[in-house]
Amino acid sequence: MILPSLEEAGSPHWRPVKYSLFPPLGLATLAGYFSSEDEVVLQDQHIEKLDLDDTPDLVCLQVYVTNAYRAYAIADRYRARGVFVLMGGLHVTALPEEAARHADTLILGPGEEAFPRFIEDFRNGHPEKTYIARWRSIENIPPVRRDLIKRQKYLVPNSLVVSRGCPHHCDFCYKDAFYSGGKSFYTTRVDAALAEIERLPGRHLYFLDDHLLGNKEFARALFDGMKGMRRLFQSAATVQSILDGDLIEKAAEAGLRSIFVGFETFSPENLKLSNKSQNLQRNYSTAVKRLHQLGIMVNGSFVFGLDHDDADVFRRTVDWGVENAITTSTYHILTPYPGTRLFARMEAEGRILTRDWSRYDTRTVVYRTRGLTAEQLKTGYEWAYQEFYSWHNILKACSHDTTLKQKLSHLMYTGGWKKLEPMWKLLTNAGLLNQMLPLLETILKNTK
Ligand code: B12
Ligand code: SF4
Repeated sequence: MILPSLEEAGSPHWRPVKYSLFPPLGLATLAGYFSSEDEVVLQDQHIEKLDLDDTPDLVCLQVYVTNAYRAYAIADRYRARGVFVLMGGLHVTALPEEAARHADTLILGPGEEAFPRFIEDFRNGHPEKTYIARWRSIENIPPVRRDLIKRQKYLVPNSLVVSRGCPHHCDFCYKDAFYSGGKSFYTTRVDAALAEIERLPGRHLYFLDDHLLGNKEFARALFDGMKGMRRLFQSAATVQSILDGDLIEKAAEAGLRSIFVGFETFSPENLKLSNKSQNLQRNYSTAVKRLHQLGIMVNGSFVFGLDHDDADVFRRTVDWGVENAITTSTYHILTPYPGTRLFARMEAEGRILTRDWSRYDTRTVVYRTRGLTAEQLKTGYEWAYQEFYSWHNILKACSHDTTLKQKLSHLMYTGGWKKLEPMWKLLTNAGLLNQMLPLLETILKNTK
């Protein structure tokens, strides 16, 4: 089972710490369906040099948009030697005809039902060309094969997902394309989620769910169950779910210390255009204040290049982040992933400039812009990163935190993430990234 790297190793954009954060959870999940007699090897190109000279019975490749060409090249190499190649993942689901040229079998959509069906057919010698999930559920699935994960090489080996998808339908998101034709948001059982958490060593957890608070009832029971487990965790949720009710308090009591929030844009026109109505008329600053009061650090995600953006959007977004003591900001150039409604609209308008998927990395302008020129968008995006992560602005943002502990945690988290590249490089080269986890835990413990 192979996860080809999302970025070319050695490219100027290769950041050792970013690409060695999380193990390949999707593949480790599917590995649970092999039998105990099967010999399974999980290779992750982000943390190791791939061994492609073996001749296994089966190669399973996970394909995202930016690793598609690397995945295809690996597949071609194996198939030239007669090795059977199965492909799955988001990009395969979006563009099955393209992927089919490089694979013996494709699985479209989530793998939990289709993958075991394929395995059975494969064993019996008559695998089909394409499998599409007949039903979707992550209840009663086998445990993630964490024994296949090289924990020492990741900063955050304890990543987990207790749901799939999200209840919303933003036009630029991968979600509706991947889950088309069936339910697009579902969770595991609370007792199964708690059992998985129990199995994970140490204190730190990172929920990679798109929206951990998306099902209120589930989230409430999960957080109740986690109380007293002494966990420290990070996850993602929407502005709306942070402002509504008391779920976020429950999350904080259960150990939530840092959250990824898709603010995306301040413009109501842009939100409407993107079908992101759940962010409309929400006071972003109030949401951030609430999080800070609970000792939860904020990773704000913002998109540049929506049709109603103007040249001042970069300055406004950076200033807001600094004024509101946002811990880390993730900026993206709007990217119409194939399969999304955004891609379909842009294509109908003749605005798609390239189909070189390796450039769909959210830092390249791949479509004809409106409101801003492509040059303005690219330079504004780069400027925003440099400006937000300048020492001057990091210190200014920390100065807006309330307590000394918060200021220090903020400084260490942001500085550690963006200013210690040589140290991360040394640690990843030595395969010792996980040694820094206690420091991350210390920072997360001190956010109140
Ligand atoms: C963790 C993560 C990362 C990690 C690394 C990924 C890793 N080690 O797996 C890091 C931080 C490096 C990362 C970086 C980026 N990421 Co990212 N990331 C994620 C995230 C949050 C979780 C992935 C995950 O583990 N999911 C949980 C598992 C269980 O799901 P899964 O992997 O999809 O696997 C299931 C199915 O896909 C299927 N399946 C998967 N593989 C296979 C293989 C076979 C053979 C079969 C049969 C089935 C199958 O079955 C699995 C079980 O259901 C996703 C969001 C998401 N919800 O998936 C975004 C996501 C994958 N990232 C995305 C993007 C765009 C990026 C970046 C380009 C963005 C950026 N600006 O930083 C960069 C990459 C930079 C570059 N140059 O390319 C997009 C991908 C869009 C696309 N169409 O491919 C996503 C979907 C986010 C989004 N909402 O847009 N990312
Ligand atoms: S809220 Fe986030 S995960 Fe959900 S559809 Fe919108 S962008 Fe996708």
